[in-house]
Amino acid sequence: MALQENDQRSPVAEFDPAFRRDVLEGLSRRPRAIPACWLYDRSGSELFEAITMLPEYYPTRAERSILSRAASEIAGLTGDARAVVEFGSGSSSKTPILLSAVNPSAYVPIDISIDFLWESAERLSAMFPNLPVYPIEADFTGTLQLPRAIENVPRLGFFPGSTIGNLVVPAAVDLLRMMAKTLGRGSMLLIGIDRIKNTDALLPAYDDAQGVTAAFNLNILHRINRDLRGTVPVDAFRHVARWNEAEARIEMHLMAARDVRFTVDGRHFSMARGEAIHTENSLKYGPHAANVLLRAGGWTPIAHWTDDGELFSVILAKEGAARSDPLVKLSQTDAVDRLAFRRVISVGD
Ligand code: AVJ
Repeated sequence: MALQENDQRSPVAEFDPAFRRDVLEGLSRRPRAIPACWLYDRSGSELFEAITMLPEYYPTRAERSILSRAASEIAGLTGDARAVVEFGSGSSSKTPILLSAVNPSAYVPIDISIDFLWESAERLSAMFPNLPVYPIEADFTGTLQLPRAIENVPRLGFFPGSTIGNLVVPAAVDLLRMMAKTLGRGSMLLIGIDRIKNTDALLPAYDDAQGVTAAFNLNILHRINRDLRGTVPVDAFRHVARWNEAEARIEMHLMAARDVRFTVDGRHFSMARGEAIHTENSLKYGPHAANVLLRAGGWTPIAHWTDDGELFSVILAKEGAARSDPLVKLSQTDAVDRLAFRRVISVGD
């Protein structure tokens, strides 16, 4: 058994005070918003798994096909014997494709959901009996310490699923920089990023015919009722998915279909009919924007793959700036002043 116990396991809090704080604060501000990470409790994670199998939800299938087809090329670029560190591993369904190809020296899955983490760590350990597996229960958006056993091993970060799209750009840049710091000098990153495409394909992926995505979104209200002694009338809310063109993102909201009043942990809230709670962003990046994002985050893209439908990107990057990059020279920016500007999009606030 190659599954390693380590000191990174902390006791699971039954009741998370951060959830209470985020919900009370999020329901009090305008527009109302609750951070998307709270969608992923046990049943939320199960509903998300069901989403990945929906006919309308193309990202999982597209990314899996890219990984299968690019696997040997990826291995050629990363070389052997790296420690694969997966951020937000969840059910790790795409991981075997990568692990079979790159012949890693260790596998470190990181996830905040302890159940999923241990289940999938055990499954992968059984599939790759000679591979040391070091699961870490943690929120990968915070600072992390990797197991001592991989201290001097070159790392390959794996961040599939376009999870990066959950974060607005400044937060995505911070996370990528944090990953570069955690993985260290000489590391590489294999990241999956969903592309901008026609809303005819995008919207159904976030508003499926069977209503699984609606259930996933509404689950956060059930969680509030269960964990925070809430009285939210869940049946008064509707799942809404919309494309925000200026920000190139899908947004999920929960809209009140009638005037509602409810309490959360004894605090009173009322929402007028038509008012909504913003629950998730899913940012999409064209190929160039994806490269810019990675560079801003401290990574140099070295290879970029897509699927036949050009729906999704898988990018391999290496830590740091490219040696061929020109040195940064500032003070050439006054030329900008002489340009005539034309507003092409209206950016609100
Ligand atoms: C897990 C953030 C990648 O944005 O596509 C799927 C989450 N939300 N359907 C995505 C999600 C609704 C998913 N990510």
